[in-house]
Amino acid sequence: MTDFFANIAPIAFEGADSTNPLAFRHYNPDEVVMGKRMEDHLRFAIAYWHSFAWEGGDPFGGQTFERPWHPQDQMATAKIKADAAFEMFDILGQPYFCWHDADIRPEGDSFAESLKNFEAVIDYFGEKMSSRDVKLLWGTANMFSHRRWMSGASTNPDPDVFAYSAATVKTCMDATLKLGGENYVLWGGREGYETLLNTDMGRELDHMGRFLNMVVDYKHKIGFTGTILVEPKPQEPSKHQYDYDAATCFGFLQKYGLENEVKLNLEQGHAILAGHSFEHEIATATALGVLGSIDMNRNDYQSGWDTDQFPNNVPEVALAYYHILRDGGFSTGGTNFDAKLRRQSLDAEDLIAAHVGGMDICARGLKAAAAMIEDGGLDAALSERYAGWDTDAGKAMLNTDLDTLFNQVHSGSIAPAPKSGRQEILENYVNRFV
Ligand code: XUL
Ligand code: CO
Repeated sequence: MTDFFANIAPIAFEGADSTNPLAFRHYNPDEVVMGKRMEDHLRFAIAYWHSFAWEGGDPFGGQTFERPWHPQDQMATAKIKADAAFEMFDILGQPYFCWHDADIRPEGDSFAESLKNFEAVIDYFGEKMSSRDVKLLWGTANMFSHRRWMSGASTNPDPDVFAYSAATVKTCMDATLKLGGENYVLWGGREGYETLLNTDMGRELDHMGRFLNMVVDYKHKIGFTGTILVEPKPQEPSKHQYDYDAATCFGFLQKYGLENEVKLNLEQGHAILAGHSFEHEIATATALGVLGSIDMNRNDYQSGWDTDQFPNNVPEVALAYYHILRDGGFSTGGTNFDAKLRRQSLDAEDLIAAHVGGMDICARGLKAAAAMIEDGGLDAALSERYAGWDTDAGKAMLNTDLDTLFNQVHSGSIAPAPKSGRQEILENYVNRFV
């Protein structure tokens, strides 16, 4: 037991009228939405890196947080950190958490020593998980912070770093399997370039494709039944990242024969950095059949960098869940709060309140999305807009050729009549629900 969260009781659902800052007003795990418990729809996870490993630094200043588990370079403090993390999970009652290897264990002097530390913490997690309901949504390897990864992991010009990456991912997949994790994530923060002057892009892409195939082969070899997920992001820390956005990732997966093996973990802030909306990324992934999981957060629209703030915009979140629900909802995926406090938010209470607010916003978004689906107004508008394609004449157009269509248009038997796209009417419709 730590006393980091002392005096903070488990968070209860008190309903929309509650003024208690540490109560859920909308997230009611047992409430049934579209035939399923809210908890089972949203599948919330807490990100170990932001909540426990990050120390409050930014590009202009260092640590602002002083936690009982600092400094984080010892096994003893790794255990205190784990104790505090599971105490927070008990307070929030979310069903999942996520980690990178480097978040949870101190780096050793060698690969073998780092692995020994990592395995000890994984066993410690296993003990804690055995007496609780909390599960692992996904594990991942941090292959971007240590200087060895500065020129990339699987895309590094040095083959020894490719090998080191393979060894690292193997250990993280083993640990994910051991803890019963439901997904394994690869986010390639340094899989990209700083300048094309020193980069052989074609070779690096081939190496990344080969690496991902090795990951999928290993998944099958060890009997991991979870989903392998790639997380798109256009840049930061690299000037350009190869996994730029959902569409780019799908093209990559297809080129390397992985489109039926790997799905995507989409993050709100990464969508914004790519010049998209979150629902654009989700709709792209659902259209291509590769939606896996989401990292929920928000970016500051003015700063232009990845601020990883907690979500607080119901209309945005509602449209995201609208596309997720229309795709049938999550299977192995979930809603991971890849979100961190502002560096001035020093207190344990800030960490709890941030997650309470994020969970409530998502619950509101989910309820609004479900109400729109149950009302059916957007689907009806879509059916009406595309109705021409359901007619025999419309269907025939996809099974003919340019000459035939030319003749029909030229003879005047086909003459398009423009119709309203009704955008404002649809926006007003959405506003009734959010
Ligand atoms: C970085 C980011 C990562 C991944 C996991 O922007 O989102 O935390 O989610 O490596
Ligand atoms: Co993320």
